[in-house]
Amino acid sequence: AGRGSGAGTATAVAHPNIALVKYWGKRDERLFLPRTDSLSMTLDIFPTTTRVRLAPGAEHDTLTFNGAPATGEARRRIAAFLDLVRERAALGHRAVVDTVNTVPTGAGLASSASGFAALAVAAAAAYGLALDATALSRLARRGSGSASRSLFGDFAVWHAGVSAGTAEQADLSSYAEPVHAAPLDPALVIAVVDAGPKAVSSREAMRRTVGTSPLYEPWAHSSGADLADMRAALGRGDLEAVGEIAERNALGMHATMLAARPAVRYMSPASLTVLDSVLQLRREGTAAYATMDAGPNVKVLCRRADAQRVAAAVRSAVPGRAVHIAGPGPGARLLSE
Ligand code: 2P0
Repeated sequence: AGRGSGAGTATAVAHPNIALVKYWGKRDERLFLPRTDSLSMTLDIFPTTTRVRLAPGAEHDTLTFNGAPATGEARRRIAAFLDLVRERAALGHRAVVDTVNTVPTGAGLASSASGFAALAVAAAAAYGLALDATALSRLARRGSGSASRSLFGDFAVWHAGVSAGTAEQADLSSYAEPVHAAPLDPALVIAVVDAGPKAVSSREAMRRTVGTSPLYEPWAHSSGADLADMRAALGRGDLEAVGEIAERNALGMHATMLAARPAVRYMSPASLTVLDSVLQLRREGTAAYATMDAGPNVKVLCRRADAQRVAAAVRSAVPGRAVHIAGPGPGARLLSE
């Protein structure tokens, strides 16, 4: 099936992204509209490949994940996303969706960004929707907010969109697009400190933080300044500044959660040990900066030339944990059948 041909089968691949200015908090849960703009780097490791095949006459969607039937919340979210695509395409056929995710099982790394980016691209093509990159980013957003950014390679900014006006105007204005960066040669060293499932989902943690944390509004406000500073730092290829802004934005986000009632704490003792090793690397003159998401894993931004050394320092700080090195990766794309 070709792009938008409506021939009924399409396969797409997408990579995860790590936010350097975080998305934390929704203003509309149904439409996945965020409170703030965010900015991320798409990775070149751990792709998700998703094949969507229309099944005319079938009564249900058939969904598999790494060869096993999708169940529970994952199943519900994928089926709801397909309903959205069916509504847009005015085509009610159920689908067979096969997803292969290369994130090592139990790595504790989120896969909803690559998963819904790949699903948006494949489903749009299979259902015959001819959507441009902006429209695909908006569509992916409805599966998972961070998926809007995985449509694009390298660095992407996701606009929160307009708050005044109708829901439709808000929906139309909230999408991601590429961000220009001067040559930076960055790497992200990913320390998998704890492979267990997360204690609190990001959806619930965001809701609780926005609803109860006295630190949320100050962080959301300062995050706007972080975004402007981040764009400028990327524009001049200043890796130290990019890292400093990313680290302060992420630690601030975790502070908002610690002040929520009840508190949401994703950092574990091993996370703090890695954060200490990052400080030690900086004391020794290596540009290394930490960021963390809705879990205990720590991602360390550094120069590509320093990545092996940074990875070694992290490994010796938390022996026995998996450590991965990622560079900037490609945007989501359709594979030819
Ligand atoms: C981010 N995170 O910007 C932030 C930082 C985690 C911490 O996006 O509810 O799976 O599906 O929109 O995108 C993880 O949350 O949440 C996330 P939903 P999502 O990457």
